[in-house]
Amino acid sequence: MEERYYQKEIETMAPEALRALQSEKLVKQVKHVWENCPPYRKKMEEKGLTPDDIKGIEDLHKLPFVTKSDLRDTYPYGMLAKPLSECVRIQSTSGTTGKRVIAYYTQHDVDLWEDCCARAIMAVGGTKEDVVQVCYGYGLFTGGPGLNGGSHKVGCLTLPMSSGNTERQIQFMMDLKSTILCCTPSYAAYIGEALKEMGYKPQDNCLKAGIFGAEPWTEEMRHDIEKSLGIKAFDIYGLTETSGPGVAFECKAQKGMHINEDHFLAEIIDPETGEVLPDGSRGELVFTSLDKEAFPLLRYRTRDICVLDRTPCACGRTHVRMSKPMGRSDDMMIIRGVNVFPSQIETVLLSEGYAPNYQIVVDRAKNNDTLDVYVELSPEQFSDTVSAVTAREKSLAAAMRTMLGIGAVIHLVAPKSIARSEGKAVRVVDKRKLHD
Ligand code: DLL
Repeated sequence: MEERYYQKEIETMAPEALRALQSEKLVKQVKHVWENCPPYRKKMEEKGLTPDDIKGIEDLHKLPFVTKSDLRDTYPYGMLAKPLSECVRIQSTSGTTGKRVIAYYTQHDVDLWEDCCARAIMAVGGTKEDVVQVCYGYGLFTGGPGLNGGSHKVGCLTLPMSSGNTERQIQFMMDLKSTILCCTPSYAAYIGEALKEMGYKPQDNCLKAGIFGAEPWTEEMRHDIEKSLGIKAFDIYGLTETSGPGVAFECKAQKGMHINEDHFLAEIIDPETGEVLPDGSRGELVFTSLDKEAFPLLRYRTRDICVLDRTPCACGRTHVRMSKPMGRSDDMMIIRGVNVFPSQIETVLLSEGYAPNYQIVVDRAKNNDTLDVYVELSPEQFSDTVSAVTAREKSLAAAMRTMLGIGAVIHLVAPKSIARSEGKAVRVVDKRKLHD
């Protein structure tokens, strides 16, 4: 079927024209920030820079980085670059520690954000004939409002469900014949499980695609969700600071997520040294907004680790693709001196035939780090003999050692004993931090 785009001219723009557009926008964005946002101006002055030093994207590297602490330190209004009277919305991060980051939007900023989400919906085949069930949280979290706005822009019938109340979600999904599901991947897995328990088969629903993001998920988890819901599952990425979901999205080629480069310039840096790395290198993703008004970002360090790919994509979109974030530089656990990412543990579990219901507990005993992985058994696995369960534990522990290079204690636990997530799943409990 012919590929359809929300903003074809921009999404398929020739790379040279795109670079020229980015340069033109960057110059304006830097000037706007310099004139209207004192904390950024101060940072530029400290580096001896004025807007005249930024003539195009080739000068991007001269600008100072901005971190989450910079945004937190200026709470609540510090990084605002428009009068509040011109802002129409705030959203906020879900941070559990410290002050939250507040993102401000003018109507132009909301439109830009919703356009990005509309591109994501059309890239998975969405049209005005679709019924989009949005079960990301609504409120301060950007998931619900972002996909809701994008769905309106495409002209889909939008079901603003928010998260939770899974039985009602399923009833609406069946009665109103939802065709596109938007939620976190962990909630999608839970909905799949609940559908099965209610006696539905994957082919009983009308869903064709899911747009899942806001948390890390593996390819194995994708296959699991696709099977249980009978759909194609697509990734979507974003963060509150840049606007929300839709900064990058997967197309049907599923070879990475296209970054909306007409609005966000992406760089990959070495998280230790800050050095800019060439495309194809693995490092920390840094974003510069190109036309945001109220809450612009210059070289914002996301902490997300990924790789950029500029090879042509089968879908015809020319915007660079980012890999799935391979964990965050600050989510990486160092256990007995070894770097461990939760995604590695998930890969082992799902490829060994377990459902994505697990929790990782890291602690310290006698000055030594401990790693315990609690994994839920399915009802069928649970009815195994004790010796079969012990054999499972052993084989899983061996697979884990091969993947991680260190041992983990595996606890196979009863079905339904690990809490399900309706939003972002909490996979890791690091008790070491509690003792510090
Ligand atoms: O999670 C925005 C969002 C909503 C994205 C709905 C996609 C769908 P925050 O709560 O500010 O914003 O969290 C941002 O979540 O820096 C990543 O670490 C992580 N993240 C977001 N999308 C993905 C993804 C929203 N597709 C932080 N894969 C980011 C992995 C993701 N991690």
